[in-house]
Amino acid sequence: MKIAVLGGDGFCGWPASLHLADLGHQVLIVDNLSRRRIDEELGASSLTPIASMEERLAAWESVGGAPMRFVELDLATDYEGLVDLLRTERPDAVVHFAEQRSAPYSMKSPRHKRYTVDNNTGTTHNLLCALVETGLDAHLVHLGTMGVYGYGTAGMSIPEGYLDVEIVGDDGSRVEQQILYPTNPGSVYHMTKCLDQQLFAYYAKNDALRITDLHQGIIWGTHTDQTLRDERLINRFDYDGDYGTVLNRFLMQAAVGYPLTVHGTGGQTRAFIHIQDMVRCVEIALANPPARGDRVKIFNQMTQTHRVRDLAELVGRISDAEVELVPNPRHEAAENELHVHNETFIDLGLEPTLLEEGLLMEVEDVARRYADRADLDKIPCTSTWTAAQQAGVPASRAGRTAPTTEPTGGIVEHSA
Ligand code: NAD
Ligand code: USQ
Repeated sequence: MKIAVLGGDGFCGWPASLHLADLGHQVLIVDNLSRRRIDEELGASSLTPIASMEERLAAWESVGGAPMRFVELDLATDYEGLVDLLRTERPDAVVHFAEQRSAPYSMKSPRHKRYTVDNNTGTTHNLLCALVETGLDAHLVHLGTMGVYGYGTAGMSIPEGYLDVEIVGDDGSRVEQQILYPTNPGSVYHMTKCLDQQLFAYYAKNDALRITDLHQGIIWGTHTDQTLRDERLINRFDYDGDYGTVLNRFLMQAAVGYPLTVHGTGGQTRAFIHIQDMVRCVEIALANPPARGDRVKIFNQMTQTHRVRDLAELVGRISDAEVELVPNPRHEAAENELHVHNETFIDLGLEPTLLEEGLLMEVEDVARRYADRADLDKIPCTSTWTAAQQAGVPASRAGRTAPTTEPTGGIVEHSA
């Protein structure tokens, strides 16, 4: 297949591009390199030394990889460029990673909120519109997030995108339907993924576009089989307070002797998936497209759930790191349970990499190896969710106490 990987310079997009090229697909990477510019804006950089795109592509060929091409394009602002690209290249599939993906970055200021909404809905809507304009029947695989559901479950496991409901009509008749699971985003970034979901539903219905939306949990790990083949192929490893995600941050903090920064009580439960499993899921999704006219296929792309304080304890145990409870800069539930259906990928052959298997290797091979590149001043999470938090007013006095348990969004809980 000819596959366009949008956002192919990023943390997920780069290893996914390599994996797809290794499977024999023709890969075209499209990226505006905005993530590298955001590093400059934040004065932060990947713990691992990432090469330029030119060096990455040359290194891949030097280890025998099938050539990949790169086009620099801003998908949110250069609609005509995107249409031209689709007309010229005519990919069979498009994998869409190209969004601003940090929740803390999206909450930093009005400018960051507006950029995240404009960029993320801009890329997604431009792509949908361009697929219709060009008449291209390419399968669109999008990387969404588990965060569209929120992290509360009303006592049930979160289904894969659609919720069975029974509606009582005015005449008392009962009608069964499936609806999109009600959204409950926890940041402006997560909200853009909810908007994406609506855009996909509309274009699948109106224009019969073939779309798969992967509701992915938090990625952990760095290497995949291909990124290990040459130092210049190494993937990025974000650890700073905006882009570092929780488990990779804990691994890096353990490696540099920084107390593990647990927000609040650490009672937040989240969904996780290893980076090697992510690239495999993208492969599986591409091999199982919806038919024209089908509704959007939604898969939950996660393999395990973990509570933040349990992760800190685990990393602390294997590395002797201290754990520190720090004030939570986010407006989120202090404690939540999370149960998720993920049978689709498992039934299609995904064999999950479990935390217990890969964690020690990550501490040794990545975090410790590159520890001397770390800038410890970039570790604290300084982006706050509310104006009151920013002003340093305790949540209780501002009347904005975060709920102790996760609200269930549009789902009303009934007790028997
Ligand atoms: P990333 O920031 O490392 O990569 C995103 C890439 O998209 C970057 O290379 C960036 O330059 C590019 N990009 C952004 N806007 C663009 C635009 N307008 N035009 C062209 N290119 C643009 O992020 P990531 O961690 O690789 O995440 C990829 C996708 O997966 C995101 O959509 C994210 O929401 C989703 N996701 C990531 C995680 C995670 O833990 N990293 C978890 C769940 C979902
Ligand atoms: N947390 C800590 N300490 C830290 C960092 C984070 O306790 O040092 C806590 C946060 O408060 C939060 C949880 O860990 O409760 C997860 O935070 P995160 O930064 O690892 O993940 P999140 O902001 O949710 O975003 C990440 C990706 C995003 C993706 C999402 C998947 O950046 O692109 O969509 O994970 S999910 O969480 O399933 O929605």
